[in-house]
Amino acid sequence: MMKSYPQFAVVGHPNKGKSSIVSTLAHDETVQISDIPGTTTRQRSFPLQIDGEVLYELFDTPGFQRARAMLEWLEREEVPADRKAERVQKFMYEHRNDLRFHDEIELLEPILQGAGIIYVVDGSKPYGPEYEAEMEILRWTGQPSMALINLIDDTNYVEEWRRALGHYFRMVRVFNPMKADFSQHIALLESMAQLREEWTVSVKHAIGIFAKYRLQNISDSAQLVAELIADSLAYVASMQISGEEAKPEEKEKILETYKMHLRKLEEKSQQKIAEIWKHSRLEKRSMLPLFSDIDLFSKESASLFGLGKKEMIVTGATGGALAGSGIDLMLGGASLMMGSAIGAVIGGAGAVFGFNEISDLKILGQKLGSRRIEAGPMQNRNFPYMLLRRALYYTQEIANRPHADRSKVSMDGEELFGTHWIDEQRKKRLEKLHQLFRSGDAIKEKTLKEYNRIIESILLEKIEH
Ligand SMILES: Nc1nc2c(ncn2[C@@H]2O[C@H](COP(=O)(O)OP(=O)(O)OP(=O)(O)O)[C@@H](O)[C@H]2O)c(=O)[nH]1
Ligand SMILES: [Mg+2]
Repeated sequence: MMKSYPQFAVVGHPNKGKSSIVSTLAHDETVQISDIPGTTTRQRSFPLQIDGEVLYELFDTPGFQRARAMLEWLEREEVPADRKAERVQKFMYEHRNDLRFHDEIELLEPILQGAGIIYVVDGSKPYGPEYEAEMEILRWTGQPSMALINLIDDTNYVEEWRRALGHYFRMVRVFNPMKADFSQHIALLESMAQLREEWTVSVKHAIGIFAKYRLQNISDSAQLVAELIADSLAYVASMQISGEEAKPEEKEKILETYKMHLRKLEEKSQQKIAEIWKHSRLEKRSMLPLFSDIDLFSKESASLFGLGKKEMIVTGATGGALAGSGIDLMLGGASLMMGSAIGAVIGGAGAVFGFNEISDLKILGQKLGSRRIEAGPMQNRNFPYMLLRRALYYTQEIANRPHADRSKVSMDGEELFGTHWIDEQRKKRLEKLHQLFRSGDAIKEKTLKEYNRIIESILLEKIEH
């Protein structure tokens, strides 16, 4: 029975990337993919659903196993073209309990029920006549079809594949499910729309919905990023202390609490962003920790800061500048980054990067003797930019990642994000808002919204839509 939305069965030889293509086109990270041939053993439907509406449906299928034997059976009788599909039906009926043809029956079923055919080959392996029986069988079904050349490895036999496939398919496209970006996805959908006349309208509709959905995702991600920055800047850790002064272990402990919380905020934000883009099962991210005992004089630490020399906000703030009321001590020491050391890395003579103002420890006295110690809000002026750049980079990586790509998100490419990721004008606006976030006052909805808008405008430049 024909559904109101288009259906496509992705078929081919075992281990050619069929499931990968289904995963990427259906935006579904649950599709089973592996390098063991024969991973997919049953046909399974993966509808692409957005806001409750099915836009199209893909069928993942097992690969052909005994195409030649099946074709031999089909050809045993003279059949006119208009009866060929019927003959395929008959084969399936007669072999429904024959395990030798289990995979052929599984993969042909959705096709005989009206799904268009997407035949997948690996263009990094040479063409061979063993594929001809498969393509011949597909022709027997009489269903509209196209071929996709997937390049699994670096070798390239695309031209010979094109020549061969051209005999069997009207449309032949190259598509890499591990690398496909948004526009390649859309281009493929446009080809798929041509398979059947009545699908043109629904696939065009799907493309429209898709574009809107992407904008919505960008906007939702921007909001999460804005909240992350605001919450991180405003955070204050607080702890009761036993005596008049904070003991070294108490200082150590509150700093640990403080750092841990900021790390958690970033991690949660990344998880939520992954969920927005339907990538929630991705392996734990291999991120650079924000606060750790890194070697300040290594190249990595410079990229950790994520700021070019010119972009760094150089503050001259030293202990004196902050020795105001309530501030009992400045932070420093081995676990944090010392201003002078950073200055040395950056090479600006006398420039104090300001990591010694990473957070102030305040001792709050109370009349009845119980005293508290507080760390935060974050005073370091470069910190929010570092955090922001990482969050933007992460969002861009997730948004552009095809669902067949299950590898870890690595922050290693972060430096590729460039040093010019933010212009002066935006930076000025952000700077004002950062000041408000760290002021200790409750964060106002309006402030957050303004921040959100700036983030969204940056993401719209970074993410194809
Ligand atoms: N590098 C790279 N690897 C790919 C690509 N497409 C598929 N692979 C890999 O090839 C292997 C097979 O991919 P699947 O999508 O499981 O292939 P399949 O055709 O569904 O395999 P069966 O279900 O066993 O028939 C997996 O290890 C994939 O990660 C690609 O475009 N590039
Ligand atoms: Mg598979």
